[in-house]
Amino acid sequence: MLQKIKDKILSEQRLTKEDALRLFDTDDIFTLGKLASRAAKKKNGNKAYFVRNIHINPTNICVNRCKFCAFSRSKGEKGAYELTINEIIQKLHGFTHSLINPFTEVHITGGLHPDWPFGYYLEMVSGIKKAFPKICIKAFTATEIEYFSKISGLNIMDTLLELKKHGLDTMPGGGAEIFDIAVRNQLCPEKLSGEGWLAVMEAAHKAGIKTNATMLYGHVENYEQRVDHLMKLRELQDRTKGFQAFIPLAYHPKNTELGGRGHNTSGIDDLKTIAVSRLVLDNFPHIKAYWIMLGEKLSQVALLFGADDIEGTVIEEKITHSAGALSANAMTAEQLKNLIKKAGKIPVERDSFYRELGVKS
Ligand code: V47
Repeated sequence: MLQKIKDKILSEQRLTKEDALRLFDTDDIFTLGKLASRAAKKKNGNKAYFVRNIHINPTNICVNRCKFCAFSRSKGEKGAYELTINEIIQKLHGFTHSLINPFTEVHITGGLHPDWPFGYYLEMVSGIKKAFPKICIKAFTATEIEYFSKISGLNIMDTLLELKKHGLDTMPGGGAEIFDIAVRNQLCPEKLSGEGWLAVMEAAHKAGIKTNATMLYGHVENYEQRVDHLMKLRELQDRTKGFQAFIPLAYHPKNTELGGRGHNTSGIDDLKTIAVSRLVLDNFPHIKAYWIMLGEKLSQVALLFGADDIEGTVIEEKITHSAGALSANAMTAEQLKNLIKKAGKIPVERDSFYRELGVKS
């Protein structure tokens, strides 16, 4: 019975850890969805956002070996690649003649390359900015920022400020995985800790850089560890207000060292996770249903379970597709709009700061 929690939500009281656990435990998916949908409507009306963007992964060569990752390679290993700055810019030029133009965002994240100096990333950002002054550069997870700080000898704040000076606009929310130490040690023992991830984000927000946050779910974690993750994000957001969107990332097991139960997360778990996130993260403006991971159709249903954003055109997704994603690699703005409309929502094209672009249709 969710009556007590329902009363709490309707009287605008904040949910506790225990409440969040009850919500994850419930089988009453319809009540949960209705409550989350109501919360989403209060924040964003009937709108659902999308962005014309391109995901670029400059390299898959990585010094870490996260056990859930099917994308990373060692230097010299079959399938390892690295892009020059010129190749990245040429790629972007190529898309100016495509259906997704005018794109407004480039989303950049990649492996922790053993040899590239920090200057390479600064040149990458300034090179893209010079070639495409109007495009927003959303780049580098907290994990990459901490790595750049190590290789440059700069502290985290100065690393961020240098990137910002060279044209970095916002940061994606990747690398958060699950903050719980025991789970993190199983998944990615070499990676920046949960506290470290939160500290980088706090510094980014202090530096005036808006970011997103994610949670990788559906592997070895339990509901308590998911709730702990959400609570830590909510606590930081109370202090900084620097997060724009939260994106639950559904684990894909194919080709990973961690493997799994041989299947992806269930649709019910995906919808529950979106809904609980919307209700618990009452201070996050947006909840994103990342269609690449949820699939086109379930991300549409997620718009009725608390999500108000489905990410974007994407175009060059590699991380989830290396791990067996069945979704397409790209969608046009028209396809995204149609998907949103058919969910009974108003499609709104946004830029990286959720400023609304063009006409609502
Ligand atoms: O950090 C890696 C995750 C993330 C797998 O901020 C996996 O707007 C599932 O963070 N199964 C990268 N997930 C993607 C990401 C993201 C995507 C879209 C939008 C935004 C945003 C951020 O993907 C990684 C990791 O947490 N990941 N391997 C896998 N096998």
